[in-house]
Amino acid sequence: MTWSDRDRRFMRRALDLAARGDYRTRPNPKVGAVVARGDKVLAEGHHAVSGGPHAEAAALDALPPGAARGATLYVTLEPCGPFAGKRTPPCVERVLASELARVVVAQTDPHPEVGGRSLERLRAAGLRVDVGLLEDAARRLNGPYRKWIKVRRPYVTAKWAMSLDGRIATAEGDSQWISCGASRRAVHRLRGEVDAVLVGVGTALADDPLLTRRGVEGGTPLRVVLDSRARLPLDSRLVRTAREVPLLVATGSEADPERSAALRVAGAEVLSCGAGPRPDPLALLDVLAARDLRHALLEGGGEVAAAFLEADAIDRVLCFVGPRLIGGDGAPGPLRGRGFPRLDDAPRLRHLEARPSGDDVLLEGHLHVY
Ligand code: AOF
Ligand code: ZN
Repeated sequence: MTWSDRDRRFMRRALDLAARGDYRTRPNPKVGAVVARGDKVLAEGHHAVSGGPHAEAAALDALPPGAARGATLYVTLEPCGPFAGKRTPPCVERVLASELARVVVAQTDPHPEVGGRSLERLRAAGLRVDVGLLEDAARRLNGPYRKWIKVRRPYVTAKWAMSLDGRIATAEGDSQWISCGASRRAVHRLRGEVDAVLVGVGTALADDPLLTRRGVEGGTPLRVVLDSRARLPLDSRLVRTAREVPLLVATGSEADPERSAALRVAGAEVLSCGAGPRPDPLALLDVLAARDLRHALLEGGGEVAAAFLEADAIDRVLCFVGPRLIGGDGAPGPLRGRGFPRLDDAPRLRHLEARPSGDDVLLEGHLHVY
């Protein structure tokens, strides 16, 4: 399939509309739609709230009856069909009733009850259907949705803030703040969109973080500390707030039972994850999956990030680069562990993108696209 510049432009626009979806779309996909005739946009829409109108419906709702006859619909996800448990009317019927002539779709819906069936139905009704325009970008936008359907494990975003020379703290341990206020607000928005926030006990000891979402709207993610030996102090802010905001301490097999018991009495949940002395990333992700948690945010430190990377359990990296030079052999980087001895084995990110974030630059790259 060769796409025209016009096709590309309208699908790019539909993707930008889809990206307007925020935490309220969870756990549904982010979807955008454009209705166009020739060069002219007739209507636009995106999915804003889970259980609310789908993108296609939002766009078509904006038009008077009959206005879309013979026009083209650009949509970032295959329109849905009827299936059990659906909360909104099937978009495929809506598309047919609108008498559109052509539908351009970025990606088929991996949902087992959709999976290409809507496209067949539209073709059978005589519409021209073209699939695959900007497909990779559309898939990347819905990593958590697609991974959940395909793998049944939470999607993992690893996030860190570092100086321009790749340090996440000074040699003395000073790290507040490397990224600017706008970037830190973006992290709170991200916390409001994910289902769990994960840190290592080293970070919990060094920063005494709360790991809650603050100052922006959103959900309340489960707070998880990877803590092999259950060392998290009872007077840490995490434990002191454990009765208000859920806290899971993921330990290894050799955690001191008395310390675990004390954490439980304080209101935390303590679980040994995997058979080894350290909590196993994949075992922990399975624990989260069993609770229907579909997107986990790794917030540091370097040991935890390295453990997840070595387990090939990081899907996406968000790296805030602050305009500072720290230096020093003792100043840590975002990844510790053993590292990869050979460059050929070191994971390569796909689709590395940079955009401004206040005074910082935000780098986003993908290790897996589902
Ligand atoms: C959305 N927004 O724009 C599109 C979706 O529970 P329902 O009725 O909202 O249906 C959710 C399913 O609809 C979802 O899993 C996906 O297969 C399909 N498409 N969903 O939330 C949209 N186009
Ligand atoms: Zn729909």
